[in-house]
Amino acid sequence: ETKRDQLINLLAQNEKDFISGQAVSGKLNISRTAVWKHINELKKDGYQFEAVPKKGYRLISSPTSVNETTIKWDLKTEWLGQTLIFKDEVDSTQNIAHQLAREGAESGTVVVANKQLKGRGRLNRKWISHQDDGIWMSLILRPEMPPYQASQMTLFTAVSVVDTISKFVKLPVKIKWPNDLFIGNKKFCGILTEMQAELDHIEYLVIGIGLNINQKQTAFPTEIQSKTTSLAIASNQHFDRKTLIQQLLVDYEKNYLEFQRTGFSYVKDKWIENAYKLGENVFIKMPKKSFEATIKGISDDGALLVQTNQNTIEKVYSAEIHW
Ligand code: BTX
Repeated sequence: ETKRDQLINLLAQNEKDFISGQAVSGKLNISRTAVWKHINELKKDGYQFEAVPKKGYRLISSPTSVNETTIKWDLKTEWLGQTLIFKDEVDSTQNIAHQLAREGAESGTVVVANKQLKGRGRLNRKWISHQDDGIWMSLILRPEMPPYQASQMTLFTAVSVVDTISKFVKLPVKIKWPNDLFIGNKKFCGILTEMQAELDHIEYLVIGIGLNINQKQTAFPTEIQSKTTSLAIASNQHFDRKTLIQQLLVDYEKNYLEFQRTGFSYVKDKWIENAYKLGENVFIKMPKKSFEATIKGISDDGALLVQTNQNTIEKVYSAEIHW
C-alpha cells in the first residue's frame, strides 16, 4: 500500500471530520510537506477540502469522475477491487486482465477503463464501448472449481449485476441466457467469461462486464439501435458510474461468498426470478441443429432447460437464443 493509498483510507475513515496535518503525518510516517503535496494531488482529482488552521483538513466532497483514486475511495470490499487498475483508454479490459493474470495477479484484481477501442463480446463480436458513458470492466478470479463449472460464473455474474442495478433504479431487468441483460426487448449489458485452465483446474477466469449506463440512443450504431438501451434511456435518469462500480464490487464480493457457501442453487433461484422469456417460445440455434422450444429454467449445472415441440426436456449448454 502506497502512502497515497494510506492517506486515502485515513481520510475516508474520517470523512466529514477535521483531521490535522500533524495527525496524518504521524500516522503515515511522512513529513507535513508530503501530506500537503498529497492533499493537493487529491484536489486535482476533484476532491474538495476545507482547510482550517490548527484543525486541519475536512473533506467536503468526493468527485464523481471515475479513476483509480475515486473508485478505491472508501471501497467497502475485503478483496475484490482492492487491487484496481484504471485506464482512460484501452483496446479491451479483457486483454489487460489476461496479461496481468498471466503475470500472477491475485484473485480479485479488477481492470476498469473509461473507453475501449476494441471491446469484444463472444465469438469475437464487437462490443460498442468507445465512449466514457458505460461501465467497462474485467475481474480476475481464481476460483476453486473444475473448468466445466466455469460457465456458472457467467450466470452468477448476471444475477449479481441485476442485484446491484435494482438498488439504483426500479426497472424490470431480465437475464437472457447465458450472458445478456435486457430491459424490455433491449440489451444493455453483456458478460464475457474467459478462462485459462488445465484439464482439472481453473488457473484463472477473466470476467468482463459491459454495462450501458448514460448513453443516449444515438450513441449506438444504427444497426443495433433498435435492440439496444442504457440505464439512462430506460429510466430518464443520469447515473454516477463511480458509485455504481463500487456497489457492483461490494455486491459481487458478498454474493460470491454466498455462492461458494451454498453452491449453485443460490444462483439458480435468483436467475429464475429474473429469467427472460421464461415459459415462452424461442429458437435455439446450435452449430449443428436449430429448433423451436420453450424456456423452462436452468439445471443444477447451469445448462438452459428447454421443452421441445416433441415434449422432451433438453439441456442446452451452448447456443444462441432467438425469437
Ligand atoms: P455478445 O457476443 O453476447 O454480444 C455482442 C453483440 O451485442 C454485438 O454483436 C452487438 O450486436 C451487440 N452489442 C455491441 N455492443 C453493444 C452495447 N454496447 N450494448 C448492447 N449491445 C451491444 C456480450 O457479448 C459480452 C460483452 C462483454 C463486454 C465487456 S466490456 C468489458 C470487457 N472488455 C471487453 O472487451 N469485453 C468485456
